[in-house]
Amino acid sequence: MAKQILDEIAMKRALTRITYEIIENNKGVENLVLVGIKTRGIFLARRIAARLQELEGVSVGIDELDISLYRDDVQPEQQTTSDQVAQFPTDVTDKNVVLVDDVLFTGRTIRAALDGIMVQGRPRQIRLAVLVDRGHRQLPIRADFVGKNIPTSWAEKVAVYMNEVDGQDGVELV
Ligand code: 3GP
Ligand code: 5GP
Ligand code: MG
Repeated sequence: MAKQILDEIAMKRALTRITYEIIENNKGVENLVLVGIKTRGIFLARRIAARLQELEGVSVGIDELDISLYRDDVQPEQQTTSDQVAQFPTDVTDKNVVLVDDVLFTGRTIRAALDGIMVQGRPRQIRLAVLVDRGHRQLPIRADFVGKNIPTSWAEKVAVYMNEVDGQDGVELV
């Protein structure tokens, strides 16, 4: 049985609030770069960027990150060498990076993402925005901007639907 947590409108409002919080926290959009984590984090980053464009009239850079090669649970032989690392189109050095992901759970994805960003340059700061924080952290990582905190059991799953890949918007607890 799936329980709806956010519908299309609530999801839009949450992203709008996160966008305002990013602007406030960053004191504008100067030096801002969004880094979306594979699949839905990338689409969320694009939506936040579109909102930033509407609100501040500035086009903010977006980079895309696939963290699979930085995970702590991949075998060393599967791990990337530095020449395999995809280059961000934007230089993150001295930038204020906002990492964007759909669901924050144990924190291991974000730890890996920090590695993935650091090989690209040395940002001035890195913040974290997530649509859903479902708890169960295994590392000392927290989000700066949260769409919705959803207390979950270990076995529950949060289904995030985005129009770009799923044909609809919404969040359900499964
Ligand atoms: P994403 O790529 O947009 O993040 O694999 C398809 C989707 O399923 C992925 O979406 C992934 O995040 C999501 N997913 C759902 N439950 C889990 C889970 O418990 N662990 C992981 N790693 N991914 C999950
Ligand atoms: P973590 O590394 O924090 O344990 O998990 C975060 C990553 O796994 C996110 O990128 C997210 O996409 C995925 N993930 C973990 N749990 C869930 C979940 O319940 N629902 C969804 N949609 N993704 C999840
Ligand atoms: Mg994800």
